Amino acid sequence: VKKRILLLAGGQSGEHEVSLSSARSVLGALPQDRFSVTPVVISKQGRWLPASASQQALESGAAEEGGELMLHEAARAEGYDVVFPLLHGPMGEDGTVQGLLTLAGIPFVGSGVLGSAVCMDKIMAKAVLASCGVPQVAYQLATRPEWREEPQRVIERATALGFPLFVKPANLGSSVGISKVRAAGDLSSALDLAFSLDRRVILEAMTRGKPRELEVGVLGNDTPLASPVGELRFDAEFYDYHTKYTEGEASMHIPADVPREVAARVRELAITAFQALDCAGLARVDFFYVEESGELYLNEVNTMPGFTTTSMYPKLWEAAGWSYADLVTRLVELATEER
Ligand code: ADP
Ligand code: MG
Ligand code: MG
Ligand code: K
Repeated sequence: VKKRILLLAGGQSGEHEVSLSSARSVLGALPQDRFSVTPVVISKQGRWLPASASQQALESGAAEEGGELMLHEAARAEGYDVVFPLLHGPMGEDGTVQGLLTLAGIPFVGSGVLGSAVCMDKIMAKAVLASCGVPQVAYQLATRPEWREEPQRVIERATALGFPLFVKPANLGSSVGISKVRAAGDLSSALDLAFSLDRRVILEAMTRGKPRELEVGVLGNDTPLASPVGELRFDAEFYDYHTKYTEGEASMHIPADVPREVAARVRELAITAFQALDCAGLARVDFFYVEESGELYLNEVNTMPGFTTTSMYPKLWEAAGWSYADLVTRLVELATEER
């Protein structure tokens, strides 16, 4: 019998369109003799669209509005064997949808509530990883009430990290709201921007010099595997939104041209992080590598990485011999595996 899969895509975050192109890739790749896939698109306003409107949104590439708070027939264990929440960012990758599916009793692809929520919050994730000795850049937390009431304290804490430093909303992705701050005079506007997007903001020391950016895929549940290591190269000062989503601005190199010990350490740290953060199914773990000094830092764990046929995560597994269809099939299996 065919496995019935509900593919959730779109969503409220800045990565709505990216999610829809990932969904188109999954729909195109899943073997039709083994799976019947129903796409449900979540609009930018967070409403679930019925079948025809979902199909339309997949074709047009975005859904601004329409739909219902949630489609009851979609979130019912009787209707589907597995849900694939192919959603990025807040209200999708952060444990909210995972909580709904857990309540509904439907197995789903990827991390559960805890892993999703902790990986979405850069400060929580750093705290957990620090407790198991994973190397990371120096960082500080600042909250919106603190920025309102005692801005000077926030400025002092940031300044102590040295310049340049990074200011980031704690719970976003795609580099949205992130600033590289070169001097004290630019700090205030960077903090205003980050706090306009999140109550929690992370202040991060920059690596010494522009780092090389290495990424590795993790696949599995309790005994996960690590993929070969990939590298992203680009000319921009950092991997900002424009560089991420403009064709030709960045290139992928798999395997990364790094010493064998570095690649081994990246893969080992990725598995450590995946387990410490209670991830499941899949994650893409991103690192900074400073070649001159040999420093290696874990940057972040993404529990629902970009998933088009040309995205880093599927490409990393392709280098390990997994076709895109094999990979999706494996993820669906992992969703129903007992843990
Ligand atoms: P997102 O979740 O939005 O991808 P990241 O934390 O990965 O946010 O930051 C986006 C990019 O900003 C990174 O890929 C890197 O290019 C740059 N960056 C972020 N933090 C640092 C840092 N501490 N040192 C150097 N570069 C950084
Ligand atoms: Mg991220
Ligand atoms: Mg990132
Ligand atoms: K993340």
